Amino acid sequence: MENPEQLKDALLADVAAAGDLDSLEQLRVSALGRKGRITDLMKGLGALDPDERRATGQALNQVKEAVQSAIDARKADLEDAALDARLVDEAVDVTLPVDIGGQGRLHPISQTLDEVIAIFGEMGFSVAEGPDIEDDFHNFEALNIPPEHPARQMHDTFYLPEKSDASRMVLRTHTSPVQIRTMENEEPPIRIIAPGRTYRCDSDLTHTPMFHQVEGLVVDKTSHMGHLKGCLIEFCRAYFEVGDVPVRFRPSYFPFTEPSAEVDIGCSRDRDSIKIGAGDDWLEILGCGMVHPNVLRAGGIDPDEYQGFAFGMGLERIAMLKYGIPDLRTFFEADLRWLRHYGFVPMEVPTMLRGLTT
Ligand code: 2NM
Repeated sequence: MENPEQLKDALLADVAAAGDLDSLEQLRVSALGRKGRITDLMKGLGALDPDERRATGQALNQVKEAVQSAIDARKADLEDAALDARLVDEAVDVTLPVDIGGQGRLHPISQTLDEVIAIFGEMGFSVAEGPDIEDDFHNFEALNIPPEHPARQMHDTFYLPEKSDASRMVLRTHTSPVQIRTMENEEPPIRIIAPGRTYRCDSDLTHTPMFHQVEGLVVDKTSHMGHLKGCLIEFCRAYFEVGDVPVRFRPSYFPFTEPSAEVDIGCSRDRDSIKIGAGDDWLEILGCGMVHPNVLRAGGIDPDEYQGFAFGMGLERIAMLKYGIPDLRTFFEADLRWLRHYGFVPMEVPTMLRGLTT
């Protein structure tokens, strides 16, 4: 029988010489595997007489343990070396100058939304959001639009597949459901704007199946038409940056407000341009009104105790007017040349903390 001590020395020398993880694994199999050299010797123990068997068995167990721990240690070394080699190989010099390929642009919708949020933010409004997929109650019923109401046809609704109870969810046709959800979940006074995507099954030169709205809602004990007018006149002047822009409230109809009005601003038109703030023409900007008592009630608010006003406008439309963008559909084409032309350089946020140290 092979001498265990000699075998151990030979195997330990092989382990020390193994240059990579693959050859180390081959070595492990050939020594300790089912048909390995140490295993073979162990199998031969049965043929020895008892004293010899005990002594050789102990010796072989020591060989096995020594070889196994030498392999473990060598394996850890080789893995460390492999990691070190990778770290050197894949090192990135973070001090090299980089070409970031120029600066990106904010989409005019993002820019316009930022402006609208800032203006209403200064007037004390906060931003509310809700789901794009709505139930019939929040998109229609709670807004005083019952099933057979003609406004349902006007809305060109996208319907989702029927559910097991035969009801169908819709892609919201306006952001008004966000106002309903806010009334359901919060106590007055309420002062929110709800910007977001809205969907109508309509597509031509001046309509896209998805567009953006900003709606607003104010509810308090004494909110009245004067507050509505002051708030929206202030918005028009701030947004169009014309201090004395003429603003006109023209009676209109919406199912969810009574009375309802459309807001026009003064402008002048020549053959292919519109100038805002002067002249004898009018341009429609937004819709508004005093929230219908049925709508307050649907939102869980007592119309005998509270009243409110609401308004809504299309973001694409007010962006087109302010920034002279002639074609609605270009907003959705993701054309980088268009974005470079009409997009905005992100503004660096000034902060008083910049100069301070702690
Ligand atoms: C408009 C015009 C007038 C409106 C009403 C409500 C609600 F939920 F409070 F009743 N939200 N938005 C509203 C009113 C929207 O968009 C042209």
